Order: sequence, then structure tokens, then C-alpha cells
Amino acid sequence: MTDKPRLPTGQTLTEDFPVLHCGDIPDFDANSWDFRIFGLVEREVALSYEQFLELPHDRITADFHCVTTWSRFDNMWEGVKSRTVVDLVVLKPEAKFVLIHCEQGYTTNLSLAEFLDDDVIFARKWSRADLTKEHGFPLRLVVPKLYAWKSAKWVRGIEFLGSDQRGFWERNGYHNHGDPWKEERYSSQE
Ligand SMILES: Nc1nc2c(c(=O)[nH]1)N[C@H]1C(S)=C(S)[C@@H](COP(=O)(O)O)O[C@H]1N2
Ligand SMILES: [Mo]
Repeated sequence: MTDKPRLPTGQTLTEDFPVLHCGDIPDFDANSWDFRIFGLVEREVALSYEQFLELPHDRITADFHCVTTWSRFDNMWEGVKSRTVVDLVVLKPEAKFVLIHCEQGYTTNLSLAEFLDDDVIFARKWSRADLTKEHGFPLRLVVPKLYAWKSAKWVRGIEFLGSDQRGFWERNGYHNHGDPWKEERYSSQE
């Protein structure tokens, strides 16, 4: 048996933590910030920043793979797991997909099953320190098993959907799924 190599094909290991996004770094105001859970739920919820901080926190350590070919191993993230957030609402049975909504209209899509994987976390901290603004403060999603454009920074909400709806990069040339182990990089491969 051969073990799966730790670095996916086509990736190069880096020890820094590059910053990558389009648009500006959004301002954060704790008084107006909220986190919306909406779409196919029995009752929509909007959490204030304070309420979000009170949710139970967890930690994961995971590798991070950007489609532009850099990977960074062993990132320690601390925050609120996707399951903890989903448990705040009652999903309608038709809910099968999620669309993550961020500041300035950035979005990314996931199947509900992959969103609920045990390593998916809304991170507030990286390496035990608060996220820096450029890495998504106050809150970013981390989806270790998929390319990093799914790890949306400056998250403000989750929408539950009955059918898959492509997010920002998924509409702009990148793969709908984005598994680095299958090199699902571009929508032209679908
Ligand atoms: N809101 C938002 N989140 C985003 C992006 C973005 O443009 N906007 N870019 C994504 C991409 S392409 C990558 S590789 C990672 C990079 O995260 P980092 O800047 O913390 O390394 O953020 C992702 N999250
Ligand atoms: Mo990326």
C-alpha cells in the first residue's frame, strides 16, 4: 500500500502565509456586524458579534491548498465548527447545499454534507492569535479538504439551498467542487 502524499500534485509548499483575495479588506464594526443563517431553515437567525463569541469553540489543525499552487501545512485554527452553527437552526428537509456569504458580495458554495465535515470551522484565530484583517478578521470559513477559495474570509452568513448555486470563483472560471487531490482547478474540467 502506498500512502497518499501530503502535498497534492501541482502544489508547492510554502512556510509563509500568503494573502490572497480580490477587492479591499473590509472594515469591521462590532456593533453592526451580524451573522445570518437563512434560506431553507424553519426560522432564520441573526447572531450579533457578542452572541457569536459565546458559541462553543473548537480547534483544528489542517493543511491549506490554494489553487494558485501554494500549500501551507499545519495551520491551527480556532473558532466555531460548522456543525455548532447549523445546530442553532432547524433545517428544512430540502436543504442540500450551502452558499457562504461574505462582505462585499463574495460567495462560495458547498454541498451540505461537505460543509458539515468535522474539520470545517468558522475560524476566529490562527496559531492562537486573532486572525489578522488580511486573513479574514473577524471571521473566516476554513474548509481544509477543498481549495482555499472555499475558505471564505470576512464571512457574514450561511444560506441553505435546495439546489447548488455557484459562488464567486465558481462562476469565474474555477471548479464547482475544488478537490485538490483530484486537481479540480477549473470549471472547464467539469
Ligand atoms: N471574502 C473573500 N474570501 C476569500 C477570497 C476572496 O477574494 N474574498 N479569496 C480566497 C482565496 S482564492 C484564497 S487562496 C484564500 C486565501 O486566504 P489567505 O489570504 O488567508 O491566505 O482566501 C479565500 N477567501
Ligand atoms: Mo486561492
